Parts: sequence; structure tokens; C-alpha cells
Amino acid sequence: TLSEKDKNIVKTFWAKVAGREEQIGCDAVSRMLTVYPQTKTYFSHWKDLSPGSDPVRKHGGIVMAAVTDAVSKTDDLTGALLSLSELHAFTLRVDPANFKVLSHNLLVVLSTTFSNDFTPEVHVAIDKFLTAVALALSEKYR
Ligand code: ZNH
Repeated sequence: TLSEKDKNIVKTFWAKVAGREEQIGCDAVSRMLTVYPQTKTYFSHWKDLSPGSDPVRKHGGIVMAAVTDAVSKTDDLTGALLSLSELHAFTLRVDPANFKVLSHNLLVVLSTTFSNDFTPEVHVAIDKFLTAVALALSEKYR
């Protein structure tokens, strides 16, 4: 679980992400679809799944807005993400293993985009935070 120190590190780091959510989300989703092509199956209704395409960029922004919202709700991630968990479990029917896949890709993009700020301390805090987000999104699957 996230310590108070982890939560503070995440919030401080996320302040640097502010204003660049869509680009970072676009890069993370693009990378996920390229490196883990099995994730493409969920987006087969999009016109263009290539890296940086309009739907990929838009979806990247939407996902990052939800993650940014979660950063402000680290004391109750399960509650904060409950309706999104329900949506992914029952409507979108996304295999929850994919939450870890996107988390990994987001971690890679954050580390390359913010190479100076991405210290080992930030790395571990963001990793724990994204793991907690993935767990909260998996809540309704049980
Ligand atoms: Zn998801 C959608 C979030 C992951 C798949 N998403 C979505 C949305 C959101 C989200 C916010 C919108 C909703 C509405 O509309 O209401 N996600 C999210 C997050 C995460 C995720 C936060 C993590 C971190 N997803 C994911 C994954 C996958 C997915 C991993 C697979 C692979 N989603 C999805 C889909 C959708 C969504 C398919 C729908 C889209 C369209 O259609 O466009």
C-alpha cells in the first residue's frame, strides 16, 4: 500500500505532468498497442489504431484525466474508481490483466518524458500508485 510519503511523492511528480496529460496518455496508449498488440482487440471499432492517431490521442487524454483524478483521491482509490471498474468489468469486458500492461507502458513513458525527475524514489512511488489504481479498477471483477 501507499505510504503518506509515497502519496506526497506522487502528487509532487504529477504536478510536472499537468498540462501534458494528453500527449503522455497518447504515447502510453500508442506504446501499449504496439508492444502488446493483443490489447488492440478492445479498440477494433476505432478507425485508426496506429501510434498517435486521433482516437488514440483522444483516449490517451481520457485515461490520463482519470489517472490525474485518482492522484487527488489516493486515500480512497477503490471508491474513486468504482464506477470505472464496473464499466470495464461489465460493459467493456476488459481482461483486468491489461490494467498492469497499461500501467507498465505509462511508467515507461513517464520515465522517458521526465528523465531528470524520474528518480528511483519517484519510480517506486509511481509504480505503487499505478499498481493501486489497477487493483481498484479490478474491484468489480471479484
Ligand atoms: Zn479504459 C474507456 C479509464 C485501462 C479499454 N477507460 C475508458 C474511459 C476511461 C478509462 C475514463 C472512458 C469511460 C467513459 O466513456 O465513461 N482505462 C481507464 C484507466 C485505465 C484504463 C484509468 C488504467 C489505468 N482501458 C484500460 C485498458 C484497456 C481499456 C488496459 C484495454 C486494453 N477503456 C477501454 C475501452 C474503452 C475504455 C475499450 C472504451 C473506448 C472507446 O470506445 O473509445
